[in-house]
Amino acid sequence: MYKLLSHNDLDGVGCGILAKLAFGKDVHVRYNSIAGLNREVENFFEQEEQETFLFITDLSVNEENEKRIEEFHRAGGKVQLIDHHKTSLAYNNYDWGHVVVEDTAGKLTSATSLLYEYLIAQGLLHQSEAVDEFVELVRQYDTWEWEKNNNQHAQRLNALFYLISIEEFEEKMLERLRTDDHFYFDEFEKRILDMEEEKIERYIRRKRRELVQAQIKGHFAGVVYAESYHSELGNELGKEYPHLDYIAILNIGGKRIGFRTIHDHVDVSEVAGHFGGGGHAKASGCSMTEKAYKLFVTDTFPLETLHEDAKNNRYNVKDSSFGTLYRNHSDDRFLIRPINQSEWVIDKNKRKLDKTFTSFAEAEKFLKRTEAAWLVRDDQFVNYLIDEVKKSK
Ligand SMILES: [Mn+2]
Repeated sequence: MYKLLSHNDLDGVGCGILAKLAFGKDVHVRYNSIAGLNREVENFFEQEEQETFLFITDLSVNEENEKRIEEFHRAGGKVQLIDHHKTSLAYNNYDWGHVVVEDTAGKLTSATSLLYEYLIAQGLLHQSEAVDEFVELVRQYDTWEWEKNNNQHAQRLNALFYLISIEEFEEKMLERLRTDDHFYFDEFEKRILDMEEEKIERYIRRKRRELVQAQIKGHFAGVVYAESYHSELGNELGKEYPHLDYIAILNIGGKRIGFRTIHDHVDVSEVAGHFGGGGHAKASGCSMTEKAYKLFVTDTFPLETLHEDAKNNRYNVKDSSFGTLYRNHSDDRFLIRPINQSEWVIDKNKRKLDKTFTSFAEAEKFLKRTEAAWLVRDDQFVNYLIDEVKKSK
């Protein structure tokens, strides 16, 4: 018999699916949250027979369980831990630990891709194109490579995972991977994925209008309340407002804050670290401590929401030699204009500010950070120009 304890996300469940492909009815799979795993490992040592081969994938154990596993292994027990998180690298010191963050070709790994290689190398599973494709989608999703590659299939696989139950997902995937030559989504899945995407789009559109900006601990943060779709929201809002260093997503009910950034110059695991949290450079989170509550909730509550830049303008466009017009909540007008090939200035209510910029983007970033200004529509720009012409006559 085999037992597999794995994470309850797509990568973790990918491991369960591979184990079931390899061992069929001889494997007992349990999916756990990060916090729930240690109890399951204790259960294993209390209840299971010595003969059962224990796999742990996509998760790490506490010190006590690390010791228990080592004892079990020394006494002849069969156990294998497979993970790809940096924080688990020390398990490589044990015979039963196999942790790889990046493979020899420089490709980021996932637990599913590592388990797949392992099972093939041990002669426990046959390689197939359908499984190759499935494993690669899971890997790209888990490592965020899908974003860089704009791999919509990887993102849709994860969306499907959360739309149906784990049991249903397992069943559907197992059948497909056993019998088909290639991985695919069936018609029903395509339909619900399309519906889900439209729903997310509407949700994000609404959330865009609820964003405020604030300077918090040296960074410019966009702050928004949301309980779902944190990754999509962080990505969309980050792209819409690139002058913000990161997006803070507040979940009041869950007393949590998620941080997302699209920028390489910001590490949001450090931002979360200020409040006792952690995570990755591009995605992190923390509990809503009293300090965080004051900075992100109390202090930002009175702020006016950010205004989106006008879309589809023909005349008032960014980086134009005629200048580009913005407005803020106090009804001030700002014109960003070049004064020569390499210098840009800002006129505030038609008076030049005492500052020059080396690019349009730099001037706009400054303006948006200091004034929360937005690009106005063409008609307002035209009125502004007519006014200028009248004055000069
Ligand atoms: Mn993983």
